Amino acid sequence: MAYVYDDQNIFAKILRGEIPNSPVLETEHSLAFNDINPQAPVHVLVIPKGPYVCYDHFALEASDAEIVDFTRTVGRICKMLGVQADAAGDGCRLIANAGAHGVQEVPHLHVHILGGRMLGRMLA
Ligand code: D5M
Repeated sequence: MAYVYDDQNIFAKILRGEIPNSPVLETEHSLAFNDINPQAPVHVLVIPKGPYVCYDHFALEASDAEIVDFTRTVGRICKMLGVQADAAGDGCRLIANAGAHGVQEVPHLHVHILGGRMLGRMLA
């Protein structure tokens, strides 16, 4: 069954400039902004500009250019904010909730970048 994108979701409104955000980085195909309800000292959301509901939708239907841009944007932000997992950073957690079982609140793909403190062990 095809994915159905609701263009009234809050991130679509952010992309259209209808509600404000706290931007971190914008590229041709992606936007990153601070989460309104941060769960860690670093809590950034990265979204593609295209109308993708969730990660699998994006991974299966986005263009290579969009996928490369989005993936690199996540990596660039990790480095920019010092939460990359190399010798100079302390690491972070990337989360992409999807659909009902994934308890996704906003139906526009977003990757959470969480870091800046030791996070709890969590898989489910
Ligand atoms: O997480 C959805 C996330 O989106 C949640 O952490 C709050 C965040 N959120 C909701 N509205 C806004 C605005 N307006 N700006 C920034 N962040 C926002 P999910 O993975 O869907 O459960």
